[in-house]
Amino acid sequence: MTIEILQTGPLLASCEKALAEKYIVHKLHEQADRNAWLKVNGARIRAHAGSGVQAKLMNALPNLEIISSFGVGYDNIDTATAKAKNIRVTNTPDVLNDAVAELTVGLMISLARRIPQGDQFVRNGHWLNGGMGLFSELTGKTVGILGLGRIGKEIACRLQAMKMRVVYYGRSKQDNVPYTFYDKLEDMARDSDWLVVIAPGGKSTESIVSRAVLEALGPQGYLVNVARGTLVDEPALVELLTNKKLGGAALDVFVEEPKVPEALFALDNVVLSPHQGSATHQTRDAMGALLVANLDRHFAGEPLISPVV
Ligand code: NAP
Ligand code: 8YV
Repeated sequence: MTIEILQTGPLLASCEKALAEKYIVHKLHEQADRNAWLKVNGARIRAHAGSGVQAKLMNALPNLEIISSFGVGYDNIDTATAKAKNIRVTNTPDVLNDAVAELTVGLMISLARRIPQGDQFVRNGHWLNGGMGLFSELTGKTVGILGLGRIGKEIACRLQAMKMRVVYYGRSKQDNVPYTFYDKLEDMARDSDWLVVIAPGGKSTESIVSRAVLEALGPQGYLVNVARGTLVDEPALVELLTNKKLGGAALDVFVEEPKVPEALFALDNVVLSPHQGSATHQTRDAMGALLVANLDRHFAGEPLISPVV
């Protein structure tokens, strides 16, 4: 098959292998002069494999037909420009729901029971001098979920099974869910012990977890962000955590990944994770397979599996 496609960053090995078996794959990130390469070769590129495509790249690929991204979030793709240029965009939903939900629960238990600190406490020999102290449980507490979607629902059912009271906030109330709906995020934060953030990134959710929401969650409240860093007012988060006006935070995502505000490193009421939500062999293989399947569907003239544009 002589279809030429472009990567602009490395992908999972199994995904790259599958792509190379079917397509002529060019890796822009390995080119010394990327602009020069695009000028010479850009017109031959019909697809982009992977996330993070902005208008400038689309303009350099005049025959681009589809962007098959790796991940369910597509806030790092200029979908408006893609739509205007009739470029299809696909993502990788559902295959990662359980992995992200499991990490979320793990981060919550780690924060509530200070599991990372306990490990260091033992390793550093401090137990020889006495116990580590008492912390808190999830059972019986109220968790507010911002974004009761595919992943949010998997988080909700796990936390309900752990005897938490689940409530949620979104743009609209959902039928057939056994959880109380809040139409104001600040009210939900005020009534919750935990706030789990799992809504999409992008302009519509930028800093939706504002200073006011964080203050409503309060000094006994815990924030969990497994969505995108941009949903939270990060400077306010750091300040409130430092001043003990927010009880704690478990964070898998940050505004300027992989840079993380260093003030967080000194806080023992914070658990930090390097954007690991979908980072399991099983899930990442499934995401890669879905990326390839969407390309195959497109070039076979068949309906896409998971289109977003
Ligand atoms: P989804 O099924 O589309 O669910 C998104 C939820 O967010 C929906 O319930 C939606 O409810 C709500 N929502 C959307 N826009 C909103 C807004 N402006 N204000 C309030 N609520 C809003 O998406 P998903 O598959 O669960 O994935 C969610 C996000 O998780 C992804 O976009 C990605 O950013 C993130 N994620 C992170 C990781 C990680 O590694 N940490 C991995 C996978 C995904 P309404 O329509 O009722 O508002
Ligand atoms: C990333 C994610 O895609 O799916 C998403 O939206 O945030 C993650 O699964 C993954 O970290 C690959 O970079």
